[in-house]
Amino acid sequence: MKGRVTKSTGSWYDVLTDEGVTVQCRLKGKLRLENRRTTNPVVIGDWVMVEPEKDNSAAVISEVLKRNNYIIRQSARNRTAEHILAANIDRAFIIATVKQPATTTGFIDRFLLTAEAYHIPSTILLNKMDLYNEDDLKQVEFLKNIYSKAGYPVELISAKTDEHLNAVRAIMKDKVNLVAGHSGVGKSTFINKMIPGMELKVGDVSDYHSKGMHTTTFAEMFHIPEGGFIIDTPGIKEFGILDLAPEELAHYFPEMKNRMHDCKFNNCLHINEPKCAIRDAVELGEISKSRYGSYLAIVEDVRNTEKIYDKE
Ligand SMILES: Nc1nc2c(ncn2[C@@H]2O[C@H](COP(=O)(O)OP(=O)(O)OP(=O)(O)O)[C@@H](O)[C@H]2O)c(=O)[nH]1
Ligand SMILES: [Mg+2]
Ligand SMILES: [Zn+2]
Repeated sequence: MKGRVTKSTGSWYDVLTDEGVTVQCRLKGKLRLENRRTTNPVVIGDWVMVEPEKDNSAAVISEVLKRNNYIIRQSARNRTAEHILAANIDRAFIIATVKQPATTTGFIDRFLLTAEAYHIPSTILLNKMDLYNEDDLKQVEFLKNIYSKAGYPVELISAKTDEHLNAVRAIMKDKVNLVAGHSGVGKSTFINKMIPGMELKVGDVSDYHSKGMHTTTFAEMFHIPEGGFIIDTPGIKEFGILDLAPEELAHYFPEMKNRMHDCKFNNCLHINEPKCAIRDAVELGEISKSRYGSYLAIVEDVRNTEKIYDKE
């Protein structure tokens, strides 16, 4: 039987079969050993084959079908381990907030780069619009400009007051949508609004300050009644970049990718090389300083990670 993994607790998996039934499965022993580098061999969104165990006591996942794509991040604790957030995603939504908690451009840019590297289109949702004062709204405008200019759709929403949620509903229809972001930005609140009757646990306002409380602890995929799926994920603190070479990075900044063929040197890293089309575009304001700054920081990060691997 073929099905899609909708929930994983680490030892049990919910699989939604082609017949529309959810089956609780364990993992066949050999699958656990196959890919030791990732912390999780089977992930939300995986298409899998399910078979009954020999003694019929339970169902097991016997095979993971080839992934279309997946989104991966470095484990925060162990920099050489990787954690796959989910697989077979049509669109990633990064929820960002200006305060309670604040999301940095560095975090957004790392997320976007990872999604680009795995060919997953992204949308940025700036949430908690109901909360913002004049200064905060300036920051919202600042972010909206940066990311629109870079070529990303940006929606200003409030999961609390429903502001602009219909527009997002239309984008999500019939697709597999991943929702990610820091703890406390409102991922679960947002999904509760997108899917009628959904009652995901959300963080308590009273004892919740600027840092999230990590209310959601497992990723889970939910069916949208009008068609499609939404994947709720636990809050992410930082987003490490994995397995990318410095020369590759500019390919995953759409606004750089479009211009880099105009650099004088075809191995230009856009740092201090002469006649660099990227640096020219930054000077002219065509590429935002913020995005370029993230690019430089990520190049530096990737070089440092390479050094860690070299030492092993
Ligand atoms: N004012 C306001 N509060 C919001 C909005 N969206 C979410 N919140 C509040 O923000 C807090 C955190 O919301 P959650 O939905 O639990 O956030 P989360 O992103 O799922 O957090 P984790 O599960 O910890 O990753 C809750 O107290 C929500 O009520 C919004 O649009 N406006
Ligand atoms: Mg949550
Ligand atoms: Zn260049």
